[in-house]
Parts: sequence; structure tokens; C-alpha cells
Amino acid sequence: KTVAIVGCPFRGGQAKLGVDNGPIHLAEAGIVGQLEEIGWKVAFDGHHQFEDIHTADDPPIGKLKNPRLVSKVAESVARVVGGHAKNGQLPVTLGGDHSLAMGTISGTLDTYPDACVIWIDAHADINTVETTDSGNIHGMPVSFLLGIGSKVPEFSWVKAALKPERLVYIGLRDLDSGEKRLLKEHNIKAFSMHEVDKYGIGKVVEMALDHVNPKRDLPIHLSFDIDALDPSVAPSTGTPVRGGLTFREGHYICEAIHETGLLVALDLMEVNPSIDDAESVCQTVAVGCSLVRSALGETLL
Ligand code: DIR
Ligand code: MN
Ligand code: MN
Ligand code: MN
Repeated sequence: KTVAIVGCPFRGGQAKLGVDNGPIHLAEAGIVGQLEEIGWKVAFDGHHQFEDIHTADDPPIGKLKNPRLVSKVAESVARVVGGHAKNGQLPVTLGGDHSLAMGTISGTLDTYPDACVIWIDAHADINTVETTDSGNIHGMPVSFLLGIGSKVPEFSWVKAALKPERLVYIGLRDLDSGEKRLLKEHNIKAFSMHEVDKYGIGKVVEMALDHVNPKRDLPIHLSFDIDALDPSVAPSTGTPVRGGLTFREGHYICEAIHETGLLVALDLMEVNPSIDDAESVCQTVAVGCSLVRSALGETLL
């Protein structure tokens, strides 16, 4: 089986500079060679160029910032990820900000309609047009995928193909009040850091899989926001929140999902090489690479 690296230098879903260089750094750190070393064939034809996507005039729609740009980029990512998946490849998308997951998950669901989504993040990224305070679309992709909140015509290509019962979160610790309400309203299963402390990561991953994938027969899309990790482990990210996953907890999640044999797509998002000193950047990029290797089968023994 072949991994297709989808490098997405994109930052339009949030305000900070630099997250668009995340995929450049991950590639330069040698992620392609590292995956080849653990036995994968790797297709990487360079980072995706979004220059052809012109949005000279992209004023906010309601509170949403860069709405046309984010929509067009995510739509193009959906086509690329869906195309790789249909060719039987395993797309690994390197972000870039998490608004890209609107595209990656759309591409996965287009190919595997019964896929479930495991979302690893400090944040729920489920704000709607109504609940968003920041207007940053990286805090909203899940609501678009679920089809909740009022519709924005510019995003009409998003099929809202994700069912709430096929989604589970691990690592949450910084939710807006509207997001907490949405999780309850739609009965979405979420394991916050409180549950990670209470049950341990092994039990949490098992319970998460029992919820979205009880028979262990559905394809899995793993969307990993690097800010799920504690800032001491992954400092170079735009919205760090203390009290996060340890190095091992993050890797354990990836290893356990690999062990299911059901992984069909992986996102690694929100590595921002412009944040913090060179050593922090180096550390964060290295952790990003090793999470990807773990999800793709690197073992400790
Ligand atoms: C906040 C922060 N809930 C928002 N979200 C972040 O802007 O909607 N997501 N940082 O990664
Ligand atoms: Mn490609
Ligand atoms: Mn986050
Ligand atoms: Mn996120």
C-alpha cells in the first residue's frame, strides 16, 4: 500500500502567520524517508499550490473570516484526498490550519461513506456561524461536516456527510460555551483531558473505538491537531492550551489506531514553525513526524 503525502501550506482558517510553513518543515525534516524506512511506498509530488485560487475580494460573511478562500482551498483538498483514497492510497495531509479537515474528511467520506472520524484536539472545532466568536474557520470545520448551524452558500459543496455518532473526540480542554452546548445537543462522544486522567489513555482509546466503531469494521479517519499535545511537548502551535496529552499519550493513540488496521486517512495539523524559538520548532516538527510514523505502524519493539 502507498501513502500519498498531501502537503497543504495554508493558514486562511486562522489569523496567525506561519502555520502555512508547517508542511514545508515536516517534509524537510524527512517524513517521506522516515515512512519509506518503515516499509511504505510514499507518493509526494510537492506541496499543493493554492495560488490558482484567487480571492482578491474576500470580505467576511457574518463573522467568518476569509470564507471564500477557505471554502475553495478545502474543496480542492477534498478532491485531492478523495482522489488518492479512490486510487487505494492512504492520504496523509500535512497542515496548515485545521479548516483543511473540512476538505480531507469530505474526501474520505466521499470514498468511504461509512468511515468514522477520530478527532484529537484541545479544541472541538465545532463552532457554527451562530456560535463562533473569533470568526476563524479553523474553529468550525466539524459543524460544516455535520451540517449543523445555518448554511453559508459559499460552502454548499460540503455534503454534511458526517453523522454525530460516527465522530469522537480525545484531548479536549478548551471549548467555547456554544461548543459545549452543541456537543450535548447532538450527543457527540468526547473524552476530555478529565477522562484521560480518570481512565488512562488505553481505556479512553478503547471506549472511543467502542463508540464510533463497535465492531471494528469501519474505516477510520484520524484528524490530529498537534495542539492536543501539551505545550511542553509541542510548543510551536497557534493556540496552545496547558494540561494536554503527554508525548506517550499522543503516540499511544496513533499506535492503537494503527493496530486496528482500519486507518484510511490521517491529518496532522497546526504545526506553526513561526511560533517560539528554533529549538521549540525543531521539537514540535519532530513530534509531528513521529506521530505520523506511529499511526502508520512504527512500533517500539
Ligand atoms: C476557538 C479556538 N474555539 C475558536 N479554536 C481553535 O476560534 O473557535 N481551534 N483554536 O483550533
Ligand atoms: Mn498529490
Ligand atoms: Mn486545536
Ligand atoms: Mn483543531
